[in-house]
Amino acid sequence: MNGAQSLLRTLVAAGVDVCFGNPGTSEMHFVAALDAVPEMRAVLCLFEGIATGAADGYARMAERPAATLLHLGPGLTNALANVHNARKAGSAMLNVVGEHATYHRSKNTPLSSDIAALAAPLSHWLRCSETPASLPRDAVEAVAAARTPPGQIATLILPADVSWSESTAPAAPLAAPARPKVDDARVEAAARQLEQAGKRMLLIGDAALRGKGLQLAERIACMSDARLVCDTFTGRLERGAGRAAVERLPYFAEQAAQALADVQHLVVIGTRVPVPFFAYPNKPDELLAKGTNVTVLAEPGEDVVDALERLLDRCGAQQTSARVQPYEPAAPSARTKLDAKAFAETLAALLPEQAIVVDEGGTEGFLAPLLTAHAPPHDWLSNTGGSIGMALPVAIGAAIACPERPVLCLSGDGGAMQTLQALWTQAREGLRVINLILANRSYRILNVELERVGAEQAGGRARRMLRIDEPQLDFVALATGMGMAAVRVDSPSALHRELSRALEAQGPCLIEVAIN
Ligand SMILES: Cc1ncc(C[n+]2csc(CCOP(=O)(O)OP(=O)(O)O)c2C)c(N)n1
Repeated sequence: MNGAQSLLRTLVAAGVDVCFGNPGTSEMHFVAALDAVPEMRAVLCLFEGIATGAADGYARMAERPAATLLHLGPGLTNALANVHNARKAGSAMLNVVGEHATYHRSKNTPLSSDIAALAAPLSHWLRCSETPASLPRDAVEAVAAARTPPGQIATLILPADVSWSESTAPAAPLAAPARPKVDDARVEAAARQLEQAGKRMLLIGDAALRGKGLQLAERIACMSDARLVCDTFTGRLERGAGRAAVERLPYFAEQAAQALADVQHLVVIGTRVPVPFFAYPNKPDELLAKGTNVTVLAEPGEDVVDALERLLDRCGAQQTSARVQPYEPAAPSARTKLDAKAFAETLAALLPEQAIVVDEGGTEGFLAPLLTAHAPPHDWLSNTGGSIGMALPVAIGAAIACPERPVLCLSGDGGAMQTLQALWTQAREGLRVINLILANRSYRILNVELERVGAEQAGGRARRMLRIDEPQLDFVALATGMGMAAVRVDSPSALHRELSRALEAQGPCLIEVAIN
């Protein structure tokens, strides 16, 4: 068995059985080994940022890592923006980066680079496997590192000769590290905070956004009369009918500060103290009001559910049941203009149970979370790292992790163009993804930001950098050119009709939502 075969068998045994990649010469033995190890599902992506975005979406839904296969330094650097987003989401990911043979590395070839230096800033765990004998052990350590809660980025550099040489048997999986429990002092401090008079808020993230964690958080919020709030952008939030109502912090700093203005007691659970997304000239750079008392119950990656259980016990709230959102069917949009409101209303009317919504809808999608709060239960995956071009790739991974669930991928036209080749992989793999491209022909948010940063002198040359209307992007042609069924709609009724149709069909498709 060569190194590549042993690596693949080791990964499969450790529960990593999907690999998103874009290989090159140095990865040929890894590719060849796929036939010997059919348990590994290999998914070809036509740009490395799609591979890492897909691995992010997979991890968010499957709650275990996928592998990526990247071609030396350039493949890795192409991949990094979506590694950044995944890191901010707390997603597990194992990046296998091919490298020249050990004896060839020093030869300063066209493709040689310092891969470790390129990978280090975004990797929680990083190692070059130097011998075929060490490869299986390195691989299980990489998987365990990736599975460290809430999820980490592990990078395994794989020299070509380590891949092709005779190796040892696959290594047995290692247990993933457990979430550390928070100490009693933090539970006590949070309980005391919630006993104080004044406005209270629970700010939740990580495992408090789902399942038991969310129920516990809601019960504590209910019993202590606290608002239950999450960050603007979360990796995965369970929401809709039957789930707790969670307020979302607004994106713009002024609005977020306003939402937090009267909070006297803030308990932070599985996330961090909120800060503005950007700084602006002559504007405050804080979100919390001066007098807000803050207690951190659990950091991301700590045992959030256990901490919530203990807090609930300490508060004596065991009898309190969680309040959940009622199901409220939404009527089709009555608007004639296809704008952000009509889009959100249509989505709310049609969102099916168990849908996975990937949200990089930008300015035209901003009402969608608000208006779908009472839709059937669904999961919401946001862009956690602010690097656009995550939605179409993340949808690939989410659909592969949950093939029985429909994925609705909301993307601005600007964001979609960053990683558009993801459509090809969606089509090739026959994934159940509906891509809703919110085509406003503009980098609209940046027009807003241009005003907000106070760049008053901006003129036509500046505005031209924020328009994407000439030449007009034809998403129907672009999608069909990649083998995907596509249609353009320019009215709410047409959107309603085409989205209904798309939900009936099982295959992937694209709807260009021509915003007017
Ligand atoms: C990788 C990366 N490059 C550039 C940006 C800056 N940026 C933020 S939003 C945006 C445009 C988004 O346009 P679109 O997706 O069409 O949404 P809209 O603002 O029009 O609603 C850009 C270029 C970014 N966030 N990430």
